[in-house]
Amino acid sequence: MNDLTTVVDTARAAFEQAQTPAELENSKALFLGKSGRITELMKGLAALPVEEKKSRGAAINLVKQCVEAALNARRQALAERELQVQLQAEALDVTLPGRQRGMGGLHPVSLTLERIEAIFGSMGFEVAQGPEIESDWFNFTALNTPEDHPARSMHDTFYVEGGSEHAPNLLRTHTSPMQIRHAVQHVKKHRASVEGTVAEGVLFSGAMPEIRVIAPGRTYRVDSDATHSPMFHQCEGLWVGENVSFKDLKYVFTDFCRTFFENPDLVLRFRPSFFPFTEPSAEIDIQFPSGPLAGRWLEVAGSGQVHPNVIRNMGLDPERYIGFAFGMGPDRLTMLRYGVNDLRLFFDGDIRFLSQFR
Ligand code: 2NL
Repeated sequence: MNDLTTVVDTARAAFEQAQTPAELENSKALFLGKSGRITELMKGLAALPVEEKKSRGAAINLVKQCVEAALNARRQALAERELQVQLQAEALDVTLPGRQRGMGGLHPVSLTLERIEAIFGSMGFEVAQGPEIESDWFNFTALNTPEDHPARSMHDTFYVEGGSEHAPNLLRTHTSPMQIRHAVQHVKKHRASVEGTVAEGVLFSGAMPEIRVIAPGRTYRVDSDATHSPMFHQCEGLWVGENVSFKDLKYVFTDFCRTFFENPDLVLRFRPSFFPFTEPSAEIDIQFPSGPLAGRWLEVAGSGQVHPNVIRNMGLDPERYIGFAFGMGPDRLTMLRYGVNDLRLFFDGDIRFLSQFR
């Protein structure tokens, strides 16, 4: 009997050894196969006397059952393990966020332009947009800029092929030309409605609705470092009427800055300056009463009373019409509002930087 118990133990040990179903089937053959241990034991029965045959036969059968039970147990264990391995390999973390289409968002400078448009819009200003390739007339001459002004040099302005007095030949250096275009159209449209035909070369001195417009957009200058980009944004503003004064400029621009920076205690300073297109002219500085920039005067815009020559180039009589204009840099306003210290970050297109402003 001893040899029979050993068979069961040996079989159990062999099955435990098997690490895969294939190995297990090989081990099975050693015990239950055609020339396996148990088959050999069965064959041995033939040589025994009848009485012994019976009891030994029953014992061998019991051994066979034990071995088969051990085999099935191991089969199940291995199958279970295989399933676990497979489940783990195909593991799915249902708590992960789903894959979504990116929402996208506006560029920080576009956010600033939208703010500027909304604030001036609430004060009755229209928004004028137009060509980035301009003529020398609209960009310089109409704005009272003398022929020998340094801004007109190849050194400061990008010129393109061709060009005549009224043909496009340069990348605009400010958006003021768009304001001239807008003003000329405004005057023409009004004159056509009241005069029928518009007399060429005669300045308009009748009554007319006011011109109130801002011109946001891209502008270009030959300049490139940490605070200057060859392409930069500008937003100009223009208010022309019969009674528009410097006081109105101060009120409008102060209101704009306080709304834009969400700070009703912001202080403004109008510092005398010079521009060919305005007289008198002023540089506008702002000062934050608190925060990281507190106490420093920060230049945010140029401004002034529109020069009579520029009023004339709009088709208006400067004896009747007067107004103010200003020009500011939305890139710089964006830097001040968000505390960004390098202008180039806005134009590098790095999504890690840009996505912070959505
Ligand atoms: C600056 C200077 C300024 C203007 C822009 C302007 C436009 C018209 C007529 C007269 Cl149509 N003036 N624009 C006036 C004064 C200053 O900008 O430093 N900008 C960043």
